[in-house]
Amino acid sequence: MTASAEASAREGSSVRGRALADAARSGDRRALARLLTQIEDRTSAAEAALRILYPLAGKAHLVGVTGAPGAGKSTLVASLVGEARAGGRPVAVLAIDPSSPITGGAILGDRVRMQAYAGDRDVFIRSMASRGHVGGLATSTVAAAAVLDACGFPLIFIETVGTGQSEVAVAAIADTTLVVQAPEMGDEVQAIKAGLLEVADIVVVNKADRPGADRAASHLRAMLTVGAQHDRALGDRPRPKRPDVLLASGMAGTGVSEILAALDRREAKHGAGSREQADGTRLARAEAQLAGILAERLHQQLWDPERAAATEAVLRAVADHELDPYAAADQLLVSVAKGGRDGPTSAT
Ligand SMILES: Nc1nc2c(ncn2[C@@H]2O[C@H](COP(=O)(O)OP(=O)(O)OP(=O)(O)O)[C@@H](O)[C@H]2O)c(=O)[nH]1
Ligand SMILES: [Mg+2]
Repeated sequence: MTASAEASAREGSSVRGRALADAARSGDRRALARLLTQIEDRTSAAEAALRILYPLAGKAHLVGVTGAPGAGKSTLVASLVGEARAGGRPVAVLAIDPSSPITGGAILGDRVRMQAYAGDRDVFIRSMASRGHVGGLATSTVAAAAVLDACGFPLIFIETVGTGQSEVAVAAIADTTLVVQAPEMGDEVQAIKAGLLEVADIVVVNKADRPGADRAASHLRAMLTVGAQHDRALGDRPRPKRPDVLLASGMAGTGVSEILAALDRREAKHGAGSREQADGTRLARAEAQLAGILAERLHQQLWDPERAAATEAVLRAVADHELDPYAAADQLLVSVAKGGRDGPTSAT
């Protein structure tokens, strides 16, 4: 493409992005869906749309829903959506889909569950796939949440699909993290091992219709109390979160309104305008998002056709142990900063 053809293509996609943003914001759900596809594909139209929408976002409560595979997250989210709708609130769900063939079935099952809301324009459900982008899933998920936020969804659930990749990571992009656990023996141990309890703001012992749920909840509470006593010994050092433990059954619908109430209390305390903890969360989210974008931009530059050969030569030097990877990274950074196209420089 010539430089002028490139410029006019850029201008075209920027116009398209702005039109999509305007339409989505005025309530056009198909435009919103198309815009989220652009976000997922990291197009320049998406960047143009975000330039408009990002300043309008920052009001919604982003709730991460995570937990081991099969804990009942999707069923619970479906019930939470029902509860929010019963209260007249618009609600959106982003399902993080690491695009593994194994979880295809789970997403399909979720679609069936969500059929109940098919005709309701105030429910918006979408799965986000990473499609192998360098920046990872955080970047497009945070951008998608900002778009939904700007389009008037005050409550957004970000649900992980249990594969272990995104379970803890979701906490970095959510305002509030719900960790869902089944009452089965050993589930707590798994959650501890996976570091899930450390990121939880609220732990839901789900499937409370099954035996053992009460015991599992008491056990968890006891464990967290011991943790709190241990924290006091930490003195002034930052202490881990002490989550509330709630019992629910996503399937039977019990305990669901209590979860929504707990979410609202947190939102009232930390959300919209109030500081400190919320600030920390927002900074962490901005950091996760920027890290993804920076990695992506750097990747683009390094593999730009004009630079690819030089990048390849540096890679080769590392592979052949002629250059250590840290020195290689520094060289590449310097070369990108200078706009140069240098091959590897030997350290000697
Ligand atoms: N008894 C009981 N079973 C439930 C409950 N909620 C979900 N289940 C069942 O547990 C299984 C998993 O439910 P999902 O909602 O798909 O769980 P998930 O955590 O989203 O699973 P992944 O997306 O695969 O990680 C299904 O067979 C559900 O029918 C509940 O409250 N009680
Ligand atoms: Mg699920």
